[in-house]
Amino acid sequence: MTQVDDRIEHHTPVPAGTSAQVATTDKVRVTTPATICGMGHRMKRKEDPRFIQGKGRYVDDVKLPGMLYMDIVRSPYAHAKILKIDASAALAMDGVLAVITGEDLKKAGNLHWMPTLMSDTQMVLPIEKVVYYAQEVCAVIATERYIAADAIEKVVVDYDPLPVVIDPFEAMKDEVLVRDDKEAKTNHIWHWEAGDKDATDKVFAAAAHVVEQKIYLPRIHVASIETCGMVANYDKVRGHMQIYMTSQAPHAHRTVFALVSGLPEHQIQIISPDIGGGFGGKVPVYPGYVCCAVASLVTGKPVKWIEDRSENLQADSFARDYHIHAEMAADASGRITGLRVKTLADHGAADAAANPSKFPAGLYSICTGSYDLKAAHVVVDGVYTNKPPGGVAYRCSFRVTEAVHMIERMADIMAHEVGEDPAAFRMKNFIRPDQFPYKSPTGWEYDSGNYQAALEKAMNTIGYSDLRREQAEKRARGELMGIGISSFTEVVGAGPSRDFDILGIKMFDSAEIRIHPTGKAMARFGTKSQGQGHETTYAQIVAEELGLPAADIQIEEGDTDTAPYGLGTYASRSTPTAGAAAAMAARKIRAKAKKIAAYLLEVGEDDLEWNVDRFQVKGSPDQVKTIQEIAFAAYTNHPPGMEAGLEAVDYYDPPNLTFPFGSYIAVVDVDSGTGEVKVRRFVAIDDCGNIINPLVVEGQVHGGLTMGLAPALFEEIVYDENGQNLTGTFADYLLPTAVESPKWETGHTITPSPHHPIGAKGVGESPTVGAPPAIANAVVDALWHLGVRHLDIPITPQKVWKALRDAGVNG
Ligand code: MCN
Ligand code: CUM
Repeated sequence: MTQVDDRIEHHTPVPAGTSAQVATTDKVRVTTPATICGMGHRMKRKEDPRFIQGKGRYVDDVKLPGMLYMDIVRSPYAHAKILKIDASAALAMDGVLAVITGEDLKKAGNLHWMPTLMSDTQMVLPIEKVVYYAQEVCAVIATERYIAADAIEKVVVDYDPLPVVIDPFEAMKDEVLVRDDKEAKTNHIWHWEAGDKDATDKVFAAAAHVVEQKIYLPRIHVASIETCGMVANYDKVRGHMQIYMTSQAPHAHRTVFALVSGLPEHQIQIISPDIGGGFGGKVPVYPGYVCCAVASLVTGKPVKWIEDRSENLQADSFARDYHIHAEMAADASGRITGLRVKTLADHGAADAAANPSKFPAGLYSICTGSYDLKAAHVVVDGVYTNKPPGGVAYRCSFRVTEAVHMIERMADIMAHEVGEDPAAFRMKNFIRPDQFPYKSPTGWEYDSGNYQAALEKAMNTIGYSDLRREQAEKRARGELMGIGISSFTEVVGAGPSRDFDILGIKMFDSAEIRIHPTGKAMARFGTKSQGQGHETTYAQIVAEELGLPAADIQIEEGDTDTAPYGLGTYASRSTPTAGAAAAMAARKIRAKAKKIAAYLLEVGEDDLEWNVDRFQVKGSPDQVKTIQEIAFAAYTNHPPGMEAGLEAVDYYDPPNLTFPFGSYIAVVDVDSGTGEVKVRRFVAIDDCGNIINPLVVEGQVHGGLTMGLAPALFEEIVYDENGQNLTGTFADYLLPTAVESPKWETGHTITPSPHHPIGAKGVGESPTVGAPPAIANAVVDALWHLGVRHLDIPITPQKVWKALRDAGVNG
């Protein structure tokens, strides 16, 4: 079904990187007319008419004949032995069909344990003990959702509470063992290092300035509109399992299900319909999914499971929880020379982090950021505690958020320490444009960048020097105003597959394009949009390459029976991988189209040139064949000996990651009476290389900035000493609303990726990565003259008020 033109080198990025190509500009490149709507057009999203009319189709919209419902009994203890589970009262209820326990799963083929994304193991349902609060204990299956919900109240579980360890530093003492199922009787999961210790020690020994700071990035949790859910539909006669699931990675999940359950992979179909936000929370496999699938296997009926809000907030996909100790060295001229970082990573009761196997701490080792340092050394230790599995995701790229927060806070502390303006300090320390591709001290090769241009644009946009003047005047009057910068480097687009995998499956991604006789097209992808607008932007990439109007190209994702194998959407990888595959598949089609055009026009291929949507004879521009004419000919009048049809598939394994970046500037006013922080202005200049759709990118940045504001000022998952989640509802877990959000002022620079076929980098997570340190830096900037060096996020009024009181300002 694939037609590979052997003159196209399969994975050679086209065009190859040249110095001209990586020049930075402000101007979005547009080469097609609005009727075609290729790259650069502000095309309105094709998916929005159905979303804004309430016509999206989500997992909970799926209703199958005879469908049963599942609900889950959860543990009220963070650590306790299970003495007995008595389900008799629940089973006696009308409409209750089954209660599934860990013992049942064990009998069904050891399904009571499952692998996590980091090749650790996690209980599906417990037999001996529970290890975190709200852990799944057993599942009730009933004919109606409300009966299932009532029945879980009737299940009586006898627990014998065990001592609880919540603090990761305490856990490292191994006095309370979280995972006694493990051979190694310790809570210490792994130790990981990157960089050069000796070189770093030398740099520190020679330093004129050293600053040191403890930084905690608390546990947070994505709060997408849609919680997790599944409809599992096992057909006993066909031996076929059909699954509707809120999955960011349907193919990977299918493979995991096949390996864990023993069902043949071709008999498992996973369909991810519309998804109401993923943000990383729909990458892992949760116990609820497994129970739901088993329930359908056992009953032979379709079973639906939809999590409620509290279950979602209490039991799945926690991010961050990094306890960082950082040191930065600089020479006498204020040039950063070295970075030394030690981190304790609290993973909760299982290492379920969404990290590639090779990097247990994800891409945390990108922590030298945008600066040209001599040496760096990073140490991370992973540890179990009695909390739900953590280390998963919150619009991050494998821990880059933690890295960026740390380096941007440290850069600001150093700037203040040496008495330099934080902007000037950054300008001086940035990797210079002529240093790209840049090899970082921890081993990454940055593809392209121009950090100076982005910061300069942000400063001009916000009026930086005027703001500094205003700040000085206000400070003289005793008012607290701060200006914070974050000049971050992101790292997205996993693969390359030599370094990146999920449970061993290599991280490439795919596109398949079919052009119908009338010139309309269908394109399918291994990724899965959860709101990012892929139906629009992938169509624009194909439109750019083939000249078919984007409106004529139907994009499909999420059905493993029809889409080519791919690793899914997270880590802002869709554009760098599947977006590249779209361009490469389109180019294969164009190569075949050229042969057909040459045949139709009775000329040699070398006599033809491509022009937006057609091949024309060089020097004779009225001798043309449009892509539509060629498509028709591919089915009606193609050259003898050529296969009919016009289609191609591409599995794209990128040669490197892409390194988007940006400079954000926040201006805050701090109320010295209440400690309240108000973000007065926020300018975000992002650089994600060539832009496919500026409107979509702006939308991504708006949403992402709000998701960056959230952990900076509001969101934190808190446990008490017994491991009870104190923030399990939206009354306590504070999401920012339009009231708290400032007017985001966005803009861009464009520094293309030299190795990506269309020069694009990912952007989906940049704003969430870049925003928190800009805000934190702004608040500390407002308080530095009072002796405040650092505040951990979320920077709540209480924390600020206490800092002010300690500084003798109030109280
Ligand atoms: N884009 C573009 N030009 C570029 C880069 C991207 O026009 N140079 C467009 C893309 O075509 C795509 C969107 O921007 O439509 C995001 O692309 P990309 O940066 O490649 O990221 P992904 O599509 O892989 O999306 C993942 C990313 C992640 S990891 C999280 S978390 C997140 C995010 O996207 N979750 C989201 N944005 C989200 N937005 C919504 N609405 N919902 C989520 O769950
Ligand atoms: Cu890390 S959140 Mo996104 O990768 O789905």
